[in-house]
Amino acid sequence: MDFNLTEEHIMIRDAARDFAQTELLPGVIERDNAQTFPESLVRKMGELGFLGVMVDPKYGGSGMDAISYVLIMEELSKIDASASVMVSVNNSLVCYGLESYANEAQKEKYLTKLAKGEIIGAFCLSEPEAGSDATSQKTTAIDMGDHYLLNGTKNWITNGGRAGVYLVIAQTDKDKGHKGINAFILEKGMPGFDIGPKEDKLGIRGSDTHTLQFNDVKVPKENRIGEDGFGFKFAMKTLSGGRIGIAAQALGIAAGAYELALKYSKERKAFGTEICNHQAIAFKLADMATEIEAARMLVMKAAWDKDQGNNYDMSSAMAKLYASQVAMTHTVEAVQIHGGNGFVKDYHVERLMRDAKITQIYEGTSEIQKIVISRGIIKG
Ligand code: COS
Repeated sequence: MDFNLTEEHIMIRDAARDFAQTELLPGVIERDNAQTFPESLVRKMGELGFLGVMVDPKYGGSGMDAISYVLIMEELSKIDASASVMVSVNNSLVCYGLESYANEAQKEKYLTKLAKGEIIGAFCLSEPEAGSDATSQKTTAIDMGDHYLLNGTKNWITNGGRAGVYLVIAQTDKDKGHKGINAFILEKGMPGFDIGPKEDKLGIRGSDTHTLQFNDVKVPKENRIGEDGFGFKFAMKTLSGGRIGIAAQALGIAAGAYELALKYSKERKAFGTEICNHQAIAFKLADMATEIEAARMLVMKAAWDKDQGNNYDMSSAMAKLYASQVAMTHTVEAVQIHGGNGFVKDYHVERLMRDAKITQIYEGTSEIQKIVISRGIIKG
């Protein structure tokens, strides 16, 4: 067992850290307030290879491993979780989904542009009545011979407004249950495909979240991913990898809040000494450091499983469950350590606390992760 990062891993981690400090930190509060994220920063992340980290270079990707991916995700998330969710969705859900399961023509048409960040992707599974209960898709895709006709609504779609390519899960044959579900590649601008207003959110406010509406959208047959009925498994397999990305995001949010709290506690004085010298604060820092390190081990283990070709359904679920819990608990503690300043936007920790909450909800709630883990351990 070797806990050391390779030189390459250290280089990519430092590049992500540098980008986060120099490009993401300036303006992060303003972007959170205004609920925006400029196209110029998306382009820069594309140029650095952050939008197609694990994609084969022959499709325009960086050809790196999952360990590199989680290192990038952690560093970006320490500063701006709105940026990192865009990176996570494009990498783990869209690029990975296409590289693993799309045919060659689909990869050539879509994957290369997505991996380079020339266009951004969105993954569309959740519906008003099908978030956790993902087999209950109400969006229909009726087989019309040479095309499918899509009707329905998708909710809380990350990159919903700015994406160029959308992977959409829909029910083709209700009688077949999950075996009647398909996944399709849609392009922005297809007639009948409407994008609703941007959601006004508690956290990750710079990210672009929308409801999507499909009204008789004609989707060519060649845009279906995989065999007829493969859509649910496609979604599940893709989400397993997505959970590694979100676990790394949660880890980064927790680590970012911890670093700020540690620094603040060494500067702020109360009762004649820096507050880190008070056991009440020192013990909070000890708990934070320990639990964040434990979360990092789970995140790394899940990424390592993926790199080794091991099944990572359970390890990704465990990493996401634990890291998101650590993020929520310790961002609250970071605000507490900052006292009144923690409640003020200039100190960043209140934003990290708001950003942490979504990591317990999207790409499978904590309760869903417990279903995946408990089924896994019982099955053996
Ligand atoms: N990889 C491959 N196949 C999988 C899988 C995985 N990780 N998980 C489930 N499947 C397969 C099962 O093997 C089963 O196929 P067979 O009938 O051929 O054996 C099929 O999918 C249905 O699985 P299951 O019966 O377990 O489905 P459930 O309805 O009980 O749901 C959960 C399983 C709860 C795990 C699933 O619905 C889920 O992950 N929900 C959360 C979805 C989510 O993350 N939503 C957030 C939206 S994205 S922001």
